[in-house]
Amino acid sequence: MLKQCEKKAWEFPALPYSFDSLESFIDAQTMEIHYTRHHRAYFDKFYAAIKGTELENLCLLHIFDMISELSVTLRNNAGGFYNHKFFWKVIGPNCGGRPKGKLADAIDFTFGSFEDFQTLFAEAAANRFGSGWAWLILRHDGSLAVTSTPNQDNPLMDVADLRGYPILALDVWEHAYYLKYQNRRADYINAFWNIVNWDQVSSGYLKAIE
Ligand code: MN3
Repeated sequence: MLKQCEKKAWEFPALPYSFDSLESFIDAQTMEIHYTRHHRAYFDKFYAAIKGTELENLCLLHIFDMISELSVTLRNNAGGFYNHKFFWKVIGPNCGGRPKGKLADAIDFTFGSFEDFQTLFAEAAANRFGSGWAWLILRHDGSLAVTSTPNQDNPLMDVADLRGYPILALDVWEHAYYLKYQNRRADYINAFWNIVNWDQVSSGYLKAIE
């Protein structure tokens, strides 16, 4: 695993659906600000920090692997760039439900049931103090785990408490939910299950375990 290094061509990724397509779970204004301002700013600052340096020729996985040796600016913005890019892919309109196939089996095996996994993931998201992310990851030994990271850190970084390859993520920064949910993070976390794109998450899992 972790063989696939995303090769350069540093580009700000397109959002694969419209701002209003997650309405009733995430409002259009939040999506627009989140994508066009927050995500965009992380990308622009990340690119400004690597442009013209040897880092420009590396892949993100390589950069995350040595993030402790790099600047805080780079750590925050490389993380913000990657984490949002990943997050947009694992959510979407007309989604929700539950995983199928190998991922469903692995979740049952690791956590007991899908519902037990949801509880653990929701706790990780709710208990992350301040800003950060909740994650389902594939660890290097092939097992699944739930974890959370502060700020824009992620489990690919050499500074992460629990390292592994991201399978599912939830942004729990206030900018991700405050307009609609204000301080009710738990309601946002509950709504999240309606927009998880399990087909995409499963295909990421299958690629990661190859
Ligand atoms: Mn965010």
